[in-house]
Amino acid sequence: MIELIQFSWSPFCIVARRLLEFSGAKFKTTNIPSSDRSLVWKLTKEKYYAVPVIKDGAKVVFESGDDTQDVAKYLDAKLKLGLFPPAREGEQFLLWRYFEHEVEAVGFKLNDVYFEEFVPKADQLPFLRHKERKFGRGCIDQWRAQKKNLLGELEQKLQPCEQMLAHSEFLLGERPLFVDFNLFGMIENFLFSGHYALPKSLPNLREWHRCMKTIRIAR
Ligand SMILES: N[C@@H](CCC(=O)N[C@@H](CS)C(=O)NCC(=O)O)C(=O)O
Repeated sequence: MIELIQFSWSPFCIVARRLLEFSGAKFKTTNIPSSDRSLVWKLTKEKYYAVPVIKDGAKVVFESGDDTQDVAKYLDAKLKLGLFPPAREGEQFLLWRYFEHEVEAVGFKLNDVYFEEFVPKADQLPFLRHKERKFGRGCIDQWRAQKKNLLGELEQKLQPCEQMLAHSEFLLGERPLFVDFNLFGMIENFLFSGHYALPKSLPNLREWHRCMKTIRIAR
């Protein structure tokens, strides 16, 4: 059975998890503490410490680069999802980079403001230290203070998606492709704390999001 090694609020893990649910395949999730990567380190033969990682029998899959989609492409091929049609590869590449950089960069800050509510107590110190080493001392307090502006920024960054979804049910047409799942993961990370909703000014995106939550492949 396919195993997803994850922690539940990670935007990239949410993408992999939703793909697995979409496929209807049996899979199991193994949650690791964000502060202890020893399982991932061991599985990847000391090559990787991030999540998600997929273990499928003897095969272990993880990202080979910053903007790759090795995990999603492995699941797509294995589970025959058809989410990476060659004719749309260029467009999808441009979009997933925008989602994983521009959208994720604002969404995770808004979620992290509430980290004490979803990161287990024992992991809170390493979580905070990890963030502060990357973004500077007091970064989470700053994001908390900037919440209104960050929400405005996110709304603006999602505007092009709203525009696309005014003309088709999914981002690139009448069936979902990988980028729909990718954007879904970034948005679910933003929503993870339970303190936010998608802005009312993005009705098409809200409708798409409702659909992406439960959509299953038609076999
Ligand atoms: N581009 C990678 C990014 C994965 C990633 O950054 N994962 C985060 C969790 S959201 C992580 O484990 N980062 C390493 C760390 O926190 O030390 C992907 O799409 O999977």
